[in-house]
Amino acid sequence: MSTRSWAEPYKIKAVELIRMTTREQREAAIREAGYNTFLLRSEDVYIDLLTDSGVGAMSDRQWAGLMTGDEAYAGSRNFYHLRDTVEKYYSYKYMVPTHQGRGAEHILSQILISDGDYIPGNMYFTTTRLHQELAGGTFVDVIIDEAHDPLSEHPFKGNVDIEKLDALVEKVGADHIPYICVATCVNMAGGQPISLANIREVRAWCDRNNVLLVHDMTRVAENAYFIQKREDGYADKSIQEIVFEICSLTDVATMSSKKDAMVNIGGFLAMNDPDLYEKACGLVVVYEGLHTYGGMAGRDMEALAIGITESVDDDHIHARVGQVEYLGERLERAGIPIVKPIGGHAVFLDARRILPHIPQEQFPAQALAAALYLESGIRSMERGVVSAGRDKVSGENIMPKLELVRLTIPRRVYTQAHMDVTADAVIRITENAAQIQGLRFVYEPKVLRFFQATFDPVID
Ligand code: PLI
Repeated sequence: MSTRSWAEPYKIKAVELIRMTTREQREAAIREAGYNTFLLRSEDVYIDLLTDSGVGAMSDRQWAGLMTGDEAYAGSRNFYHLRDTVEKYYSYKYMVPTHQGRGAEHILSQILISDGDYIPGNMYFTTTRLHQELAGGTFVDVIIDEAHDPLSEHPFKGNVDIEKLDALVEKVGADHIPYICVATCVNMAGGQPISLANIREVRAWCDRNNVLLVHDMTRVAENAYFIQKREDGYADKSIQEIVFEICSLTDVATMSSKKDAMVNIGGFLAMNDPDLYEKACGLVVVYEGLHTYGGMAGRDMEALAIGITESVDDDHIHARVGQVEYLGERLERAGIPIVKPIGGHAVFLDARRILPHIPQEQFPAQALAAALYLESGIRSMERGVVSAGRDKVSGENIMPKLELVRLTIPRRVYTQAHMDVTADAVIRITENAAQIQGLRFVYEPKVLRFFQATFDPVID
């Protein structure tokens, strides 16, 4: 194992200026945003830890790649470069580009899911589950129980519980399970990895039950980092080798390239089965664009091909996750309740334990995210009951065990000093946590409510 520090394997060539705000300005901004950090203007944000999606810093090579964009409607040179890169690093033979990850989820769900089907997965992701439901399916959580416990130190909290899969087959029959969706570095669990041993078990289960294995590979390189660090037999394997091995065990992949692959926009649906590819080509032309550009410009496909190559570099990924761990360890040393182990793309604050006086019906994580912004200008994201939404049958709020605020670190964007400012701000607000009030809905959208909902403080 390398003893080198996580220091960044790059130097800074261009900077984007950001602005500090006063408390009065932030008070007005968060009120106007209805206490929803998604509705803040980016100009009013000092350090933006809302997401790691589409906000990474591209390299000089990626920017140079933009200039080589071939914007032909059909058969762009950059498409072939991207297709070959996907096969070389991720193993999948066929690929249709999409505008981002949910474009791929949409097409896949429409092709594979019929009314009344069940789709198991290692915890839900918001857009993934919605597309499954829109296609007539029902998501079933088959992640191990430890994933729902923020204190469990299980090294692979993204693992699938095979007994839960067997129980589902027993209940609904394998014929009603078109595929299982396995995410690498499970976002909603706190950026927690799945082990290769577990992926192999899932593969065997899929073969026994004639069920496809779909890979949400949005953060596969970060997952590979944890396998290299924690799984027996992988310490001497490169990130590139581990990523390839993970992908080779799966049949289909949906990718949001805005994360691991460090582009501002883009995604794809990839597979090995020519029949599935033919069906995907049939739908991509309806919803995204011709099969050789899908939802992407030629220049963006070029930047993506280069970004994929950079994303599997060992030094890159060690620095990337190292920075997240640096922030997490600082918070841990200060006694702040966070999800353990520290995840790959973010540090997750445990809002239940930070704000024990706020019941889950009053959205503690949403309130904590708003309070952090007010204190410091740092933007984070709620990942709790607001994100979980309502049960599609009963209409009741789904009450997840994890009520979290995500401090998501964009790739190659912020410095160690920014991490220190963030840790100091979190420590300050937790010291005054008793003053933070719960929230109630003012406006609740019907779908993916966390994006556009507005709230008011609950005044006792
Ligand atoms: O935001 P998209 O449409 O490019 O990708 C959707 C998506 C799919 N799977 C996973 C695991 C994601 O994390 C994901 C998007 N995540 C966002 C936007 C995030 O802030 O985490």
